Amino acid sequence: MSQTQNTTRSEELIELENNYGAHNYHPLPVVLDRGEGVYVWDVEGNKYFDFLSAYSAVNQGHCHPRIIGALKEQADTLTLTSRAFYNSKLGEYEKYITEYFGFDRVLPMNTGAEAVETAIKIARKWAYEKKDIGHYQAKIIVCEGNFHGRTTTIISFSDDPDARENFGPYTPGFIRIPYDDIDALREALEDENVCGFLVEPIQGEAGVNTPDAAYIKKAAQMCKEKNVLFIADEVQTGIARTGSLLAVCGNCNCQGHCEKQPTYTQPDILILGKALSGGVYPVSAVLANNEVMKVIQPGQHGSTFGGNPLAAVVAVEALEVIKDEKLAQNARELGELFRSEIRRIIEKSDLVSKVRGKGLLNAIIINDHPSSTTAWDLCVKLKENGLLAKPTHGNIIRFAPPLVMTKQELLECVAIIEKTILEFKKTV
Ligand code: IF1
Repeated sequence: MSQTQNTTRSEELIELENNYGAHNYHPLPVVLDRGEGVYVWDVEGNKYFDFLSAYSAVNQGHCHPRIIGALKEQADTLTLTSRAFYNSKLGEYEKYITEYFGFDRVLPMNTGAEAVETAIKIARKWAYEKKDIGHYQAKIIVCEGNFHGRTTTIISFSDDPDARENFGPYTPGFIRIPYDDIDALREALEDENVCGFLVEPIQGEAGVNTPDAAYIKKAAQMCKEKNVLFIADEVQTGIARTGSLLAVCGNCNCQGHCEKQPTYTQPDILILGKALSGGVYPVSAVLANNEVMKVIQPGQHGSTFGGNPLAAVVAVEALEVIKDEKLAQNARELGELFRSEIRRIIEKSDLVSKVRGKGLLNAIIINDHPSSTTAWDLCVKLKENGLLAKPTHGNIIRFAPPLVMTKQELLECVAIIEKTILEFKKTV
């Protein structure tokens, strides 16, 4: 489309989205055109550090050559068969991912929300067929501040007005308790009809809400004592993002199989997505052991694209990259450096009150009211200085770069963040 006078290509493209797209997002005013590793470029050719990583989907960096290579090779061969037939890549992928995470079986899906919905269906079916809960009385415990996706059932148990208002009637069968409150969980587990506890090991959308170090492990133990399925949603925290392969793992990427990490408690159901494909294709997965997964029999669940050969080869390569490039260790080391640098900056500025997070999933709390535009305005300034980030809720800015970042690149980003914070003038 030719450019009209005095408008940039970015403005033209933003106008197109405004005129022809649903207004279900409010993006930062930047139009991205290319990505490579930790960098993205806009249509005018301006280069940025990506400090959001597509909400932790490009942990391996944009357009990782190995993952793109796997995608291209398979795309030229066979992309989709449906599950009406077997395909030559799914079985190998299923063996690979179940051994990688230490489970008996995987149910392959596409988006994170689909995987969460799948976990809910499995937990409910397990309740009626294995725990002998009365028909359609099964309940799942969830947490205040949760974000598990945007389907009607998932927003039914959200407490975010934007996510749920005017989308009723809502799906019943959920109990919401305060996050990181082990007493509240203990009380909720007294309900005989409870079949599952669905929880994010760190609440991403709630503003990188990191619980007490013992919370997840204690919660998992309490669920085991009550014969309740512990369902870990690691769509955003998984795949090395928090400095270990899984956030429920603790502090290394051994998946708990080493003496250093006796704290690892395997979830009964593990939900993965986003970086499972390195951001090149929608791939999600639900992992569980036989006693749970076998409640699903032929014809009872699935999806057209779930388990397609393209997703299978992309996911294997994406997970190989995580292991080969030791991205969990890098996330852990750079995360510690990042938080210590931000704490140094906080000492010099009254704009930021706190930094929190684990590995390379972090957030800063801006010293202003959540309804202020300060966090947004700061992100616009960060963009002008060459770094892309976006507020989660109100006055919280999430910082989540690709895990392939080097120490040098991270320190360059810290310098941009420091400069922007120290020069920032609040709009009154
Ligand atoms: C949006 C948030 C992040 C997730 C967890 C499941 C899903 C997500 C823990 C669903 C998805 C995405 C959705 C995206 C923005 C982003 C997000 F801001 F919405 F909340 F990361 F924090 N479980 N999170 O974080 O996975 O169906 O999207 O593949 O909807 O705006 P999905």
